[in-house]
Amino acid sequence: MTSLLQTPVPAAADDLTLRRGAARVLLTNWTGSSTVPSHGLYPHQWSWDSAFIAIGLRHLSVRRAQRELESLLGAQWADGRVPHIVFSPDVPLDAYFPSPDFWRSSTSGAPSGAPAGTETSGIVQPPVHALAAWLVHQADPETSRSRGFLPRVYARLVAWHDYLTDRRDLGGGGLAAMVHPWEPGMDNSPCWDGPLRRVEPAAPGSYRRADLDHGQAAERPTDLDYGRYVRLAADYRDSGYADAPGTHGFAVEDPCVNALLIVSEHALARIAAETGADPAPHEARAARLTDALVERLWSPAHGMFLSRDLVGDELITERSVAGLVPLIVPGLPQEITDALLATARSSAFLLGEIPMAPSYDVTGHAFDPSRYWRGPAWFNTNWLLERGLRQYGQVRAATALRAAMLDAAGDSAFAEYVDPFTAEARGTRAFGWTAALTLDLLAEEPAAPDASSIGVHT
Ligand code: 9WN
Repeated sequence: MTSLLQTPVPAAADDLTLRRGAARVLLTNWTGSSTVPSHGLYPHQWSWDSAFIAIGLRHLSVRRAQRELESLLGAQWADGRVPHIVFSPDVPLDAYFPSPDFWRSSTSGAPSGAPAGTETSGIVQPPVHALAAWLVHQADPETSRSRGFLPRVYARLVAWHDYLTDRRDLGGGGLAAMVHPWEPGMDNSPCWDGPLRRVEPAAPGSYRRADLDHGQAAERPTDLDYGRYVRLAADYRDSGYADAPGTHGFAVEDPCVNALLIVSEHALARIAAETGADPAPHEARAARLTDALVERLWSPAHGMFLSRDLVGDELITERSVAGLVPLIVPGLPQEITDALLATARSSAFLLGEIPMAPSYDVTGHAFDPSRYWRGPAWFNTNWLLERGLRQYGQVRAATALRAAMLDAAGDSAFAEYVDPFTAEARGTRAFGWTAALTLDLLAEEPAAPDASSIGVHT
């Protein structure tokens, strides 16, 4: 069995400064039970942020990393969904929109099993959690075992994956569908422009955007897009957060979400084996999901995976970094990995030529190097690409990307995202997962060419 954790590298002076800076962000953003992505712009707990944060936090404090995941899973709904935001009761309502009084989870979500005592959003984010739980366990198996960490989280993680593969298989083809642009985590991606055009925006005066108090308008979604996000969330809430095929105004199958689900399902197999449960059903599900990913989302003509619009029933031909992230999935056919690598190196994504991979095709009609998910480079997607490159033997490319990410993280004061050409800071600073993934990159020696790097398969 290959371990994700490789030998720690002796730290250079610059690395120590970077490590201290990253640790400071995580300590400052810690609230006592979880970590906020950013105190200003995102003052609550976010789902996939917490998973990425736990992956880095394990290098500072395994107990905190466990707590991070368990506090999130503590807000899980009875139908298995893990909400994308867990609201802190200590934060004023007007600090973030949509706030708890918009989502009304404890009342509107009651039919779907929302908890009574905790306010959450009603949508989800990508399933990075089982992967994170396995990596947190791996960081210190003894403490993990003595505290019963994996046995406590296993059933919740299984229920979460069951929700995604059962109630969210809205397309009937075996993949999990996302019903709001906030769900795949790449909210403002040009991939959603087509599907969103069908959505009637909420009236501009009916809500107040708190994000513009902290972020620059040119780096955030437009008011028109925001109005559509609000409309979709309100409609979902008013349905009692019901998931039935054909009832959603927006429904897409996204390659990044499903790739993360596959890798997390492999992690669940590891967790099952460690806790005395049967890993075989998880490996079988990972294999089925992998087949479905290729069958439904692979586009040979584009040399990458695309998202599928379930309302219009067609592939969305915009090229986003989400379509390269399946490099993290083990065992893909070689013609697919060859094509993915060629696309990553092409004029669209410029791997090896610019510091970090953009979130969207730099030659695409909607490319914008500064605006939210429409071009800037993000640290979580680049961390996933780094892992994927290593997994498929692209050690030099992975090592160069790792070095560029570390430079960009330090120089940008741990920015939320950066200009992909210049690595200049964009969005908010002291951002949780940027700091956490910096710590993770610093903690690991670049793997040998044939080593598995995501750490969940042999
Ligand atoms: C809505 C917290 C989150 C990330 C998302 C990112 C952004 C929220 C927003 O911030 O989304 O969920 O208000 O724009 O797009 O990936 O999880 O960091």
